[in-house]
Amino acid sequence: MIDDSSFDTDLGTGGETHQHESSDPKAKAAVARLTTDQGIPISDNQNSLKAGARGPTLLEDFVLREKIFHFDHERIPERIVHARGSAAHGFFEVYERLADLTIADLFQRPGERTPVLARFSTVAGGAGSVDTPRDVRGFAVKFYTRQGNWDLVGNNIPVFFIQDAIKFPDLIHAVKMESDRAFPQAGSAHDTFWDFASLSPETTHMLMWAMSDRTLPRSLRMMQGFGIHTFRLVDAAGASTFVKFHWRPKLGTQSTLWDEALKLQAADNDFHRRDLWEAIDAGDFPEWELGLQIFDQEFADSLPYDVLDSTKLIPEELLPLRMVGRMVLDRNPDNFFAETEQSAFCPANIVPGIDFSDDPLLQGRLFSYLDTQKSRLGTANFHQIPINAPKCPMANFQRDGQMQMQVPKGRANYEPNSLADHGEPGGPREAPATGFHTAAGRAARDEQGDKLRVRPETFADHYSQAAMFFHSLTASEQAHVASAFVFELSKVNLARVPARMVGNLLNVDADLAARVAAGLGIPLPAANPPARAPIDLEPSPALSIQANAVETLKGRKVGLLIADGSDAATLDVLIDAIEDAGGVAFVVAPRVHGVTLSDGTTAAVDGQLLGSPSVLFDAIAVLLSDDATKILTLEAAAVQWVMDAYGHLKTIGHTAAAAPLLRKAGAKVDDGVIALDDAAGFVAAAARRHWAREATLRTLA
Ligand code: HDD
Repeated sequence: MIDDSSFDTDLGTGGETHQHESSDPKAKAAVARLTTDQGIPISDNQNSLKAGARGPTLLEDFVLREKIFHFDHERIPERIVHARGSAAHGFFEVYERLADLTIADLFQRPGERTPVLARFSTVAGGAGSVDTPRDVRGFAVKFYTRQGNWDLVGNNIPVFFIQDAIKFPDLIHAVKMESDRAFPQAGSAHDTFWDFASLSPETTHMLMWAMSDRTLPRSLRMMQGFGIHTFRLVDAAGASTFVKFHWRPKLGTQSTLWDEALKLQAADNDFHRRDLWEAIDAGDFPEWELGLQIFDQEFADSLPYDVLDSTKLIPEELLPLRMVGRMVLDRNPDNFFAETEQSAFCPANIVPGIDFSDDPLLQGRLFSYLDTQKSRLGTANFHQIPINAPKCPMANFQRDGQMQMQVPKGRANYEPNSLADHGEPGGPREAPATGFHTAAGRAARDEQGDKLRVRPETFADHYSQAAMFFHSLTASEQAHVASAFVFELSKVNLARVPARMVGNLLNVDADLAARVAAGLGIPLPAANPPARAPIDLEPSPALSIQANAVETLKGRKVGLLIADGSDAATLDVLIDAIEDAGGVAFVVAPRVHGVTLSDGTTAAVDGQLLGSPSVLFDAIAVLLSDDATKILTLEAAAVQWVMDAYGHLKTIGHTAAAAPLLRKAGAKVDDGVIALDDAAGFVAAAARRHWAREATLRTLA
């Protein structure tokens, strides 16, 4: 890039079309000169070159041609999966030295910070799709370590749909929009997905997670992350231990309700992207802890499932997490395309001290990501794009290729060479002691033998952990799973598919299968014969979101509905209390300008009622006077505002005068419906949802 400061920054003497020029001489000097890609100053960026004022445009207009040419090529192919995503910069800080486990450089010096880029994504939808469909979320982190880039490319769910990478194209083809009609966008509720899923019992465990509230996150900042596969950590002696990676959000794990997620799609397409951006912009930096589950072969052998099978997890109750560091995201990208769209994650990027396992899903991924980047970014030199480049020195004998940015000097483009002996630069050399080594003994067990296209027998149990997950949920969470299956399968028009799916669910839980069959109105089929009979596994309470909810207003938003005549003092007290508790107060009114409060002052309003439905908030407060209540009780948007918050089990604070509006919205007094003269009580209650209310609103069948 050319540093414009070394050139003449005179903006020229142009005419009235130089709109960016300032009359202030200092500002004028600071503004860069508009040029073509070749650095040629442009005098007029408003009009193309024509033969006469109304005449034909001239082919010689290189300014016009270059501008349109570049515009025509602005888009690159979107990711085949995880196309819709948001990234942020930050750091990983290690708590303790992990030399007993690994030589990985980033884990050696307590307190040291390694720069990271994290990108969160939905899976099925295109780059322009909405943020809140029912979908798995990608959770990819690139660590720019001193020993090269380590990419931990995970999801917000600890297991995956399939066991072998050879099934990935089928899975993705089935879930994406159907290939003849190009719908539905960003959703699994359609024929081809459930056809594939019902024919693939290995998907059952992941389906339970996908139909649970895990796929409806409240915020990208409130999601767990998982590396999913078993990896290895390698110590100085070359000995390795197995490891599974977990990210735990400091704000707690929280989801929305299905009805809320649906309405969020209408209220704000960019709900998650905006939330992440605004939090970082406001200095409210999201944070996760990195936890490790570390185990050896003996432990792996003691489990009734295979640690190389990505459809299985290891319950925390059996193997607790060791928290080893934290990730803080503290900087938004300067440019979405350069730093998010062009970011290229590859699970094959690992550093000395970390190694793969022989998980066949992971092994297939090691090929796919490198390959996809060539297709997306157009060149084998994609690692030179700033967001993908390592922040440590990089040197090898790879040369040339499209978009080569490096200018290697000398003749050393091969190895071995003796050029250094002859006084010429010989280029980089191998680092036998410190370079990457495959863990000793990784191939020593049963990884040798005949060439076979088979699944190991130890991968054959597809139902026990699905049942374990279901039995670890609260009654309300279980009801959400059942409703989600009913909703999704009700969208399926292939007659035999819903029954086949229920036949699989019968191997998970008879009650769940019966609820889904009843919800669909189909007879209960016979169970499909399992490849291996399920066994009873202890529930893992750590898997429930509701049971482990963190009650806090931090990172949460409270909507305050005001109108002319709202009490100024109550509003002030509430805003202070919300902010003191770490929350964000957002004032909503029927109009954004000129709302007059009880003391005659004009209120600062953040959003207009129609554009700020209550699904955007974690709790609401209705601060209306008698007169305003009379008017707003006749306003559907205001009634809906309260009705949705009540239906989504949120805390509702209200002035006594606003009671008629609550009554009209069907809100009944409970723990979460609170008079606003108790601001502290309201703020405390606002930090949680009121699950007991749910049974009064839905059948939960
Ligand atoms: Fe994948 C992208 C996560 C299996 C092939 N994947 C991608 C991203 C995430 C994951 C988070 C987006 C990265 C970003 O933000 O740019 N994928 C997973 C997880 C998997 C998984 C957690 C199983 C445990 N993926 C998987 C398999 C294959 C792929 C088995 C192929 C055999 N994934 C891809 C890809 C993508 C991708 C086609 C699309 C865009 C990209 O890589 O950069 O190569």
